[in-house]
Parts: sequence; structure tokens; C-alpha cells
Amino acid sequence: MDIQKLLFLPELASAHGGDLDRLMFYIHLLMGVLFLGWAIYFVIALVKFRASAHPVANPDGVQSHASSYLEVAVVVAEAVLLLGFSVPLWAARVDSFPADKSATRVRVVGQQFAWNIHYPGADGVFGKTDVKLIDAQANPLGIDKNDPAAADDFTTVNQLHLPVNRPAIVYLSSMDVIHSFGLQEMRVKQDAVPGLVTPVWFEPTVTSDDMKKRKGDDKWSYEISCAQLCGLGHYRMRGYVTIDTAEQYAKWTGEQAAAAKEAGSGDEWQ
Ligand SMILES: [Cu+2]
Repeated sequence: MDIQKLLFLPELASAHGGDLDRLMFYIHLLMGVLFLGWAIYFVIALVKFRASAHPVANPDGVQSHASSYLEVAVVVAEAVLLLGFSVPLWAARVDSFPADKSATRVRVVGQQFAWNIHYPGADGVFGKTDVKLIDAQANPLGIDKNDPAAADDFTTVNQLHLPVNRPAIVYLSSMDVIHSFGLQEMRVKQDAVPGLVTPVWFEPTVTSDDMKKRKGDDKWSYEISCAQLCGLGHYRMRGYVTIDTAEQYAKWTGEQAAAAKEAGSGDEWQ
């Protein structure tokens, strides 16, 4: 059974997403059963307790305990969903972060109305940033070029590249208001709150090229959608995500770092 099609969900492209979709399915199943049960009860009550069949009111009402047992069954089912599925899924998200070395790490900084993305470069260390160095065009994240760790860093606007089948840790923050980092196919959604750095991790499982083939659309792209109304330009706060093979990713990061270094050696910073 294809849960994604059944629930009209977007294509699935992350390792943990299948468990989330299954939880969604079980919750919908329980709600479907409850809806049907209540609808049937409603019709039975209308027919059975119609005025013509009961000209005199019966103050004792229903004596059977069936409804209590049903209530208990619903509570048990909800407890199983919460304790058996939701809590373990959430715990795995927030407690078992992958080791820094085995993950791709990026900073994503929301801003009205764009996503600034900061890559640490080959050394894996994010260079220092300073608000005083921010220049909307030349250095949107205020990276301190004098910090040796910043030498191989590079930034992009609205272009997030990640390698496939490798955990990715995104350190989310915001420059102005609350935004929300939404990757529908990865089943990731996390608020970007000014003053906080919120890490979120996931593992992409389908490259952009494979997904384009699956969709039969050459121009298709994964997107970062801002999932929190953040101002007048909220609707256009959209980033593009490319899930690369390991080789494609190494090539892309190499090119970006080289371009940043070149730009950084002059007055301009790209
Ligand atoms: Cu936003």
C-alpha cells in the first residue's frame, strides 16, 4: 500500500519520513473509525429514539456499559499512538543527532525574504560572523574574513545543496522575525527563531536527478518553503534544494569554495 498516494502526501525523500507518514496514516485511520462510528451512532439515535416511538421520556436512559468500554478503547488507541509512535519518533529527532564528522553541516539563516546558507568548507568549521560586517550584497551573513576558519567558507542565497544518503544537520536561525524551514519531501519543518540556533537533522534519500525522472519533469526542484507567515514577501520566500550524489556534491562545494576564495582575496566578498 502506498501511504503517500493514499493520503495525498508529497513524494517521500528522507530516511525518517516513512515513519512519520505511517504515524499520519494510523492517526487518520483512528479518526476515520471514530468518524464512521459517530456517524452510525447518530443515525441509530435518530431512528431508535424518534419521538413517535417514545411518546414518554425515559429518565433512566441507556443502561448498557458499551459506551464506557468504547471510550476506554479510544483512550488506549490514542495512548499507543502517542507513547508507541509519536514520542519515540520525536526522541529520535532530538536526542540521537549524528556525529558532526559523519554529517553534512550547514547554517541556514532566515531573513525577510530569503534563506542565507553558510557552508563551513573543507575544514568543517564555520568561520566567525559579526553583525557589523553584514553587507546585504557582498557579505549577507557578516563572515569575518580574518578568521582562518572562514577562509574556505562560502555562502549562497536560496541554494541549498546536500549529498544523498548522508545525514545533514541544519543549524537554523533568523535575522529578523520567526520563519519556518519547510522541506516537504524530507518531512522536515522547524521554526527559525531570532536569537536561537535550532539544529534539525535528516537524511535525504533521493537525488534531485532521480526525483526529476520520477516526476517526468526536467525543471522540477526540491524547495525550502517558509512555513510561517513572516511578512509581505512571505509568499516568495522560497529556496531551492539540490540533492546531489557524493561526486556532484564534492564538485559543487569545490567550485563554490574556490569562487569565494577568489572573491575574498579582493575587496569584494561573494
Ligand atoms: Cu519567512
